[in-house]
Amino acid sequence: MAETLARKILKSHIVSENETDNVITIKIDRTLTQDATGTMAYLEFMSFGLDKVKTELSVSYVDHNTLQNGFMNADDHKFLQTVADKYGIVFSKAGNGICHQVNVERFAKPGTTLLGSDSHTPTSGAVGAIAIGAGGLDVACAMAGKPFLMVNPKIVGVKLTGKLRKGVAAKDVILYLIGKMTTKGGVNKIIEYYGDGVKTLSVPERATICNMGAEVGATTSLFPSDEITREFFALQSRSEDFLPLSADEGATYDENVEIDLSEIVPYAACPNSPDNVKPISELSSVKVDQVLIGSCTNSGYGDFVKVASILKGRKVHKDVSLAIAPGSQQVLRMIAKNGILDVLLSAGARILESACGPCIGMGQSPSTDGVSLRTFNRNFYGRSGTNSAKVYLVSPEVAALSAVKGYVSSPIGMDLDLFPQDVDYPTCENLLFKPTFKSEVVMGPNIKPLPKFLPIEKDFTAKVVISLEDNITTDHIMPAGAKVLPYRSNIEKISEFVFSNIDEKFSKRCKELGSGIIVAKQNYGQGSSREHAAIAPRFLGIKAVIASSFARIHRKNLINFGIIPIELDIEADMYDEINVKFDRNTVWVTNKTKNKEYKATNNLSDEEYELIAVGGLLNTF
Ligand code: MIC
Ligand code: SF4
Repeated sequence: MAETLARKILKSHIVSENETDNVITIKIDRTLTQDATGTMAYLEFMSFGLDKVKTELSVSYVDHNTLQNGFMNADDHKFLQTVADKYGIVFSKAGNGICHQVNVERFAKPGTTLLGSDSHTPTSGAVGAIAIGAGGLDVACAMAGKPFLMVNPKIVGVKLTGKLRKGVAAKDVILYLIGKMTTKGGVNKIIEYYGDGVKTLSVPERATICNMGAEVGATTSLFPSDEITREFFALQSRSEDFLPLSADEGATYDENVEIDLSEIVPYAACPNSPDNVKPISELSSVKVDQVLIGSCTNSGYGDFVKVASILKGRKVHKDVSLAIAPGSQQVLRMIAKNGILDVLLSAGARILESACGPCIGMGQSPSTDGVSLRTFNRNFYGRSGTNSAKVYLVSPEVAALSAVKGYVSSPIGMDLDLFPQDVDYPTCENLLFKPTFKSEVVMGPNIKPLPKFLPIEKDFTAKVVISLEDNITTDHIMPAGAKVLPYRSNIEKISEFVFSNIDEKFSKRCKELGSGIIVAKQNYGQGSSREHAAIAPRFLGIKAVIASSFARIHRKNLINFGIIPIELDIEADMYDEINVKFDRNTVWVTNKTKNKEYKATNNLSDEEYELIAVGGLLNTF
């Protein structure tokens, strides 16, 4: 039977299949972590008592917390470096770049499986890998050689035809698709691109598209590995990693989408959701205060070719602050070498470190009510560090032109290739370290031991501690940013910030009540893979989240830490008293305050039910 590429790679990695529960487990070849989720992942891995990782390759990146305000971040970096060296993990030091950008440049390999403790891990699908984002504990288990459990995904085939017009970018393609699919439309699906249009897109452009597949909640996204991929590997001096891969002729997909690239126009995702997509032409009256170019979505060399083509001979508008963060040291060196950096500086751009930076609220917060145009992938409420800011997600081309004009502007039709695209990438590996297995792990005082959790009872009563709407993001649940990120290795401290952007008293209320239930609507927990959005609520006594539906990674994180995710649409206000009873097949929920009863199928798989029964995955070791 003709197979899709995704199915072929999954099949070659399948370890077990449970058709009744519709779940599969797959072998994970490679892992990646970043510092903000990595410290927990490695504490978890160390608790297994192994002497080295069992994967063919594991890489630990430092890219999120590089502000080093206080000793905490630097201590985390030292911990990560010594753990990597001791347990056989490649270490990418702060300054080397954003994990996904560097991973595509130096490591991503066609046909392999990659599990990363970051939701944008699918970026590496650009070269035909199955690259999945997961919580730190799942990644720790993968490093210990355990297969990864997931819902057997549906494969969505996106047929690309035609060619992008001048001034239209890969970013516009994915914004268009997100607008169509919405932020919950991809849950438990893999998006596979195919068709004639594929060959018109470079690997970095494919990476942009795969990267933001995370915004529809997809398990992953991938492109075939073809001649364009071969050329990319050659420019990266790693031709030996190339392998041609594609779907079989006539393969059928579970769902079908067709995009004619020549019909795409420049788009923006408007505040405060990546699926609030509008054509740039409708936004020309929006005055801009800040423009940021960077993040794992759009910080490659090709992006800066476009940006510099627009900025050459022009000046940034006096009312706009333009800052750029090249995605990796490789990109920074390239633009420094061939004059692009000089063009950016002459136009008045501010240069930031090659790291996540403002994308995760580490600096560059906009002014009160400020309009910020970003080439990033998320514009969730509060994520920029300024709750009242209006963040728009755009292509580098739109960002650069708008920085010059002072208003949102469309670059359609502009000639944007004033600098060569095909350059030999400098393969600087001076910030990448192979393990020597010699280090002793160094743990600073802010790195606290993992908390221990008892199993929740199969019949319990607790109060609703917060009642929420649709599309609650992990940025709502467990904010990031410069104030909170330094506590990623300290659960007791970070738990004080749970829901703090929308409900300052949440953590105090939980402590007073001793236990609690969170109630929400559709797509609870969309966004990041941060398992802190599960561990910290568990630490505060949360026993269940009752929501109409859940985002994939967050649902798994809840289960991993012994919180039961109950899929049910219930009516409940704060302080309502709720009784929850469950067995393997059914969940009964009674709102005692409102005198209402509900019954639902317990849609945990056998493995997940076991985890809830023992109080989470860590209790199984
Ligand atoms: C994000 O983009 O939200 C992050 C920060 O990269 C997260 C990981 C984290 O919270 O550390 C993600 O996407 O998984
Ligand atoms: Fe970093 Fe932003 Fe990418 Fe997350 S989305 S990995 S914070 S650049």
